[in-house]
Amino acid sequence: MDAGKKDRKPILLSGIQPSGHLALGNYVGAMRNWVNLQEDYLGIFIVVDLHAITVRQKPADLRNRCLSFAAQYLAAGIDPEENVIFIQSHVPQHAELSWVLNCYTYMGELNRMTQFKDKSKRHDDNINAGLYSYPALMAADILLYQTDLVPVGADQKQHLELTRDIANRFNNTYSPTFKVPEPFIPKAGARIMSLQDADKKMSKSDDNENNYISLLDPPDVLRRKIKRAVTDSAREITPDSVNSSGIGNLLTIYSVLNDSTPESVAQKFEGQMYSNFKGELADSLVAFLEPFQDKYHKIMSDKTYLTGILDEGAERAKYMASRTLSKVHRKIGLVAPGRK
Ligand code: ATP
Ligand code: LTN
Repeated sequence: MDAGKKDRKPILLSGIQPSGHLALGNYVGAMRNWVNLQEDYLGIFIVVDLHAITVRQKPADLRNRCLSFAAQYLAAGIDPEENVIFIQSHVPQHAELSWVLNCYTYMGELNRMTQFKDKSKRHDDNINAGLYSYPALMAADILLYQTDLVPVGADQKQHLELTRDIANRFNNTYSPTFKVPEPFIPKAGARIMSLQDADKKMSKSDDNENNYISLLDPPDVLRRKIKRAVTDSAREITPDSVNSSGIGNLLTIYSVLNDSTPESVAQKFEGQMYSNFKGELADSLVAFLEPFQDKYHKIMSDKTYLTGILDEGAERAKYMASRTLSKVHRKIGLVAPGRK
């Protein structure tokens, strides 16, 4: 497809922080929908490394993870010929617009963000200004590209609403500048829960590896983690199991892997022991992740191919982003460089 035609598709944009290990929650809540929606949109998929440094990262790990996450985007089925994939820090316009948007974001709004409150608790020795103003950077990621749709998990709904408020505020203060984006939050799987604590969400940088399924876990680890996942004091699946946090979460995971709904999975396994269902779930997971992992290892063994895609993605993104950024600078009264 020629570049002109590609540019006419509506824009879909999303990003994941290169922290921890890409987890099943990230796949189900976000990446799966990137893959499913890519035909009808021009997809912009970002490895958001500037977001990841809001908590301390080991430099060598961060460096490796950026490439590894990009390879996992591709292994999940993102077509690099038809989409734009890049590392956030390669496109300086993100940091530039985020400064401007910080000046259009109120502290009262940032004070309400639950991710900030959660992460402040988890990293109470490093509650830095970046962690606090992070939603302005996320808004910049999205608004730079005149994005139509943002597929994310339920935990990002609040940041998306703030992005829309910032866009409207700017548009109303000056004149229409930013497209106001819509969220895409899936009906099932928008919040996959931790395997050991079904009251908290599965998080890829959880200190306890048993809380999450890494997309790169080998089969024996996958089986062990599912076997140990918490359920409840009952032993058999019933239609009501979908409402029980632990077993309900496992039913949701099974339903996503098998293109079904949690309700029909509960029906299919009605009367069966939890242990039997867990065995079937582990089989599904292994069958799903094996081809993903093969593809991932192939991509990682050809770094020239991978960095080529990321370089090309960054070039294309810079071009798109600079158009919005210069418009913003002009509207707020910054003098264009070189102007007499
Ligand atoms: P971390 O633990 O490193 O902060 P995270 O697992 O919360 O990370 P993010 O990088 O914050 O992951 O999120 C990437 C995408 O995955 C977002 O769209 C987010 O909504 C989605 N996501 C994260 N966790 C889950 C989950 N448990 N269920 C569904 N979607 C999720
Ligand atoms: N804030 C998100 C990650 C993120 C994002 C984005 C998601 C950064 N920029 C742009 C969608 C669109 C998170 O913590 N999960």
